[in-house]
Amino acid sequence: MLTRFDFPVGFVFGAATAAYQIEGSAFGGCGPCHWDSFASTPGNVVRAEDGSRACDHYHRWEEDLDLLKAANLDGYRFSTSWARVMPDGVNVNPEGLDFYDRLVDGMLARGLKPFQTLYHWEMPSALADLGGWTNRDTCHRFADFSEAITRRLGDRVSAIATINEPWCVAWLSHFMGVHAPGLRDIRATARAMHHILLAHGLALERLRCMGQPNLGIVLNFDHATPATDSPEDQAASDLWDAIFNRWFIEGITRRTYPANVLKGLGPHMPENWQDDMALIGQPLDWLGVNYYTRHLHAHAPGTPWPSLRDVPGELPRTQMGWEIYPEGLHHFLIRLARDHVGDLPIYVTENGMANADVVEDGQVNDDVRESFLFTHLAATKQAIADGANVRGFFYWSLLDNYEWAEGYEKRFGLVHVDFDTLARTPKSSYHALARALARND
Ligand code: IFM
Repeated sequence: MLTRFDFPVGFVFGAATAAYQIEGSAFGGCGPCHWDSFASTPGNVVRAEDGSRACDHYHRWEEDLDLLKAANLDGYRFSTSWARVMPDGVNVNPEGLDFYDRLVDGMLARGLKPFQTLYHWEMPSALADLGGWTNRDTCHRFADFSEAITRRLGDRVSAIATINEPWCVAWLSHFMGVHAPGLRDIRATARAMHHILLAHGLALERLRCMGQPNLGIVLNFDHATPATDSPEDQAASDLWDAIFNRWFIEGITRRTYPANVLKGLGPHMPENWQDDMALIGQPLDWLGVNYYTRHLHAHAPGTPWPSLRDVPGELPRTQMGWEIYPEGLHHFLIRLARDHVGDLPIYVTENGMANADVVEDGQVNDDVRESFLFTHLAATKQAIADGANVRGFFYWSLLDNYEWAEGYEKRFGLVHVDFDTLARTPKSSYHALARALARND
């Protein structure tokens, strides 16, 4: 079994969460966001559940930080909700700033490094009304938000990520309609695919001008596998790879977008998008990598671009139905270092699995998660040995929480949450991780 001593000195072991998924948006003067309205629309979210109470972390944050500490973790990846800090998307809510101030101080008091994410999907409804990420102006409002929250917390956080998972923000939400705002529109998609990176660039520029160090972005990656070795399926898989895994990192590191994606999105891109690429391609201090699974694709003749279809694979699956494929994590860590970021620090900012966990006699046995976690840690260790500059690993998630369109049904936590009583019960994977991370002192 791996322990912290199998990793380089200073390697950060952490757990991750996000504001809307745990805090409870009904509390503390938080404004409405597009997830509230998306969830209230029948058919979008399992049982139409929303994040209004979630894990009530807004009131129970001290207990939750204690859980991180008792697991011997070094860091905590959290996000600061735009709708909590600026309920109308523009004006600051002092209560929101005070909450995050207490939270960061609480981390430092426990010796936890705060890794902050600025956008983990709470688009204030007032800005969603104006078109959200399809509207270029939203990018400037995001830079204003980034400045306001950083003026308050910037002196104490270890790292800041601008955006979490641009692919989900843009493609999953505007092309596939699975996440808020639930659009299925190629023109909206093209705009969101570009504007989310423009927002990143504007925020980065603003925070750099303030002298803020250690700025990055968190991208998600999905291993692309062709369903067969036919040239058509290979091309379908390459296209998926370009949409999911190359668009954002190439925008940032090469200041251009993959040609096979522009073939579909090109006619719908914002005018003069090329003029934004220098801003988007500013150097990063670190890259965050979220990795969960792989997908097999085949060519789908006779369907509109991108003309591909999902083909089920044969590996064991998680409660989300996602195949378990740790080799994919090793693949991306090596590939990103080799093709894109060189020696830049990389953090695995999310990796984890959902499982139908139950409490029995006050305990939760989730051996399957323990095995998932340690095989992905082994893949990370191997990537370091193979030359990738990986500096940390954050498990998703500390707590069972609001899994977006899946409501509260899918449990990703190291800690079980009873959504009736809100009781927290550390699972066996939590205890295994705490043992692996124990220090000698
Ligand atoms: O819960 C999400 C998280 O908000 C973003 N990354 C993937 C997780 C699991 O789906």
